[in-house]
Amino acid sequence: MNEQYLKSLKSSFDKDGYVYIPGFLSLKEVQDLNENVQRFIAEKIPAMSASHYFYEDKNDIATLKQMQDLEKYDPYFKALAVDSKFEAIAKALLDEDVVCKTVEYFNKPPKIGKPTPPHQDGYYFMLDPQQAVTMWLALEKADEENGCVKYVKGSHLKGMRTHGRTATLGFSQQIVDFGTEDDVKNEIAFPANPGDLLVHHSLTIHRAGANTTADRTRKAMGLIYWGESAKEDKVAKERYMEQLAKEREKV
Ligand SMILES: O=C(O)CCC(=O)C(=O)O
Repeated sequence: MNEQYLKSLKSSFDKDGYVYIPGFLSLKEVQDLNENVQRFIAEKIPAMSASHYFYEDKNDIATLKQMQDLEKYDPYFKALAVDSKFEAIAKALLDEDVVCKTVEYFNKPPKIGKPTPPHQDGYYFMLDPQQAVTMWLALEKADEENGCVKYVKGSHLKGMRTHGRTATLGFSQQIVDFGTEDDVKNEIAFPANPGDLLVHHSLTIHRAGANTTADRTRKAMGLIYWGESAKEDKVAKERYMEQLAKEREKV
């Protein structure tokens, strides 16, 4: 990736709070990634911490909706995230060295895949400064019918909104007053093809619809990077994680 291209990405990112990079991975690379996701599911889930994967319907393993920390369980996913072309983009957008915090998998199973509530990732990260990005890579076609990602343009420049509890497993917090005139006016949907990459700032407001299709999944990878200047508020984070664990026990 040449210097000039990375500079132009950074300037869009600073202005809009996100970038969209069509065809970031080739179809061959996406196929390889999809095969490794399937291998991971078969080999690693039995040994994973229960807090690192969720089903939409816990009685049906075909409804796997989310996995976290794949890079901690499997070298393929570590190599995907560290010293990789994903990391190079994160570094260029944040303009500093970065550390990969997690590699995730997101699916919305047909008919029952729920909406992703409107939120800002920085609310979960608890960072000062908010120097972090989330990457979302389409593993298959995503559109309005199966729940593509939507961003509120420029929202990263307007601070942290108030969040409150949701009943959505994996996305426990949402913006309580989402839907202001500004949100509606500036929201843009990003239909994506396999291999397309979306990257957003930790303060960018985003959400995704439900999967209303009868027979299409909506699979994607997520990669989160923090800039080295971003410091975590550890006490607040621990309190928050304990709260989540308690709530998960009740489900
Ligand atoms: O996959 C989705 O529906 C949304 C993912 C998301 O909100 C995120 O990566 O922060």
